[in-house]
Amino acid sequence: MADCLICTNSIEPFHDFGRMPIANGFLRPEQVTDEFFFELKVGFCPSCKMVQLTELVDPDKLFHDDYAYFSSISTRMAEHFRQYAEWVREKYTAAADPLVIEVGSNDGIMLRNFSNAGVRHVGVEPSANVAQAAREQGINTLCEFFNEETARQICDEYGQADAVLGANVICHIPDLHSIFAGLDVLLKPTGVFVFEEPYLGDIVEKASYDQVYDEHFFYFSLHSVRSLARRHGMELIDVLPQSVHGGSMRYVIARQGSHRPTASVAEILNREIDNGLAHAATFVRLSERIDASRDALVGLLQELKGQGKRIAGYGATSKSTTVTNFCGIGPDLVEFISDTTPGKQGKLSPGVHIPVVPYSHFAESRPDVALLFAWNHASEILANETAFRAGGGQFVVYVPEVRILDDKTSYRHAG
Ligand code: DWN
Ligand code: SAH
Repeated sequence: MADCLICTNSIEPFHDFGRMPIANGFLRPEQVTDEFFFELKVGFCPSCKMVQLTELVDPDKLFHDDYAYFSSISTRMAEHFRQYAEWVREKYTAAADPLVIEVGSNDGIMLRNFSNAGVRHVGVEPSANVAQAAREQGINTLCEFFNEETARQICDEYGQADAVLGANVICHIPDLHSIFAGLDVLLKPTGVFVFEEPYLGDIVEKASYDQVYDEHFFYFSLHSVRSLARRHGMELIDVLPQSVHGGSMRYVIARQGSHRPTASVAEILNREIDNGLAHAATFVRLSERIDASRDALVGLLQELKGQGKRIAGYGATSKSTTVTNFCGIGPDLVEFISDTTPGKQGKLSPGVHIPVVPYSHFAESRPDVALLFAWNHASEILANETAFRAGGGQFVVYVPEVRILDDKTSYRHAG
C-alpha cells in the first residue's frame, strides 16, 4: 500500500480507474506505438485526510516545452483572474512597492493584471511554451518548477514577497513540503500564500471523477490543507468557495498568529465534517457512484448512436482523458473532439485516439450530439452555441448526473 506524501501514514485506495495515458498527452498518429501508460488509482489518508493518487508520474513528463493547456482559452477564466488579482491587490498589497509571485503562471492569465498595474511580479512556470507566451506580453517569468531552491533564488534577486499566488497548480505538486519550505524563505512576516484548486467537497457532491488525472496529484479539503499548513508553522486564515472549474476553493495561508482567521474557516471545516470529507466511508460510496456514472454515460451514448445520431466531443480537456479511457469511449462512439487550442488540433486524444479537430469542423459538420467534456465552461459555451441548439443539436453532460440538456433545463454547475 502507498504512503501518504504529506504525513507518511498508509493511504486507503478507494477507486481504480485502470490503465491511463498522460491526460494532456495528445499525440500525432506516428506516436501511438510508444504511448506511456500508468495506473490511475486514488486513495484517502485517514490520518491527515489528504486525498491523493497512489502512483506518481514524473513531473518532467507532464510539464515541458509542449504543454497543451493555455489558460487564456476561456474569456470567462480571464475575467475570473482579473477579479482574483484585484482582490489580492486590495487585501494584501498595501505595502510600498509590493512583490507578488505566481506559481504556475502559465500564459500570464493572472499576472498580466499585476503587470498592467505596474506591480512587481515574478511568474514561475516550468512549461517553456506557455511561459514564452507570457513573456511575449511583458510578464516577468522564470521557467522553472517552484520549490525551495527556486524560492531562495527569487528571494535573493527580488527580496521577500507580500503574496505568493497560485491557481490550479498546488494540487499538481507532489513535494508540497518543499513548497512550504520555499514559502518560509520567500514570504514577508505578514505575507500570504493564496491558492485556489478544485475542491474535494464539489468532487464528492457532483461525483466529478474526471478531475482525477495525473496532473492533479492531490484533492484538497480544508481539513487536509489545514493539517499540511500546521506542519510548517502556518495556518489557514481564510477560505472562499469559487464556482470556476466545476467548484473550487480559494485558501489563504499565513504564518501562525500573523493574521486573525475569518469565521468562514470554522464554518466550512464544520460543513466538511457533516459532509463526511474526513471519513473513509464517503470515498467508498463515491467509488460506487463513479461506476454508476460510467455505466449511465456509456448506456446513453450507445442509445443515441443506435438512433443513428452522430456524436462529437466538445473540448479536448485533460478531464476527458479520464472519462474516455475509464468508460472505454473511443472513435466508434465519439467521431471527433472539437477544440479551440491550435496545439491540440490534428492530434489524437490520449489512450483512445479520438481525432481532435478545430472548432470550424464542429460548426461545419453539424453533429447531432455534443458530449460536453468542457462542462466547467458550460456558461460560456452554451451562450455561444445557441445556433447549434436551435438547429436541433443536443448537449450531453455527465456531471453531476448523466443527462441531455434540453432548452428548458439550466446548467448551474459551470463557472
Ligand atoms: O488544472 C488544470 C486546469 C486549470 O486546466 C490543468 N491541470 C489542465 C487544464 O485542465 P483541462 O484541460 O481539463 O481544462 P479546461 O479549462 O476544462 O479545458 C478546456 C478545453 O476546452 C481547452 O482545451 C479549450 C477547449 N475549449 C473549446 O474548445 N471551446 C474551451 C472553451 C471555453 C470553448 O469555448
Ligand atoms: N494557473 C493556470 C495554469 C493551470 S495548469 C490556471 O489556473 O489556468 C497548471 C500549470 O502549473 C501548468 O502551466 C504547469 O506547467 C504548472 N506547474 C506544474 N508544476 C509546477 C511547479 N512545481 N511549479 C510551478 N508551476 C508548475
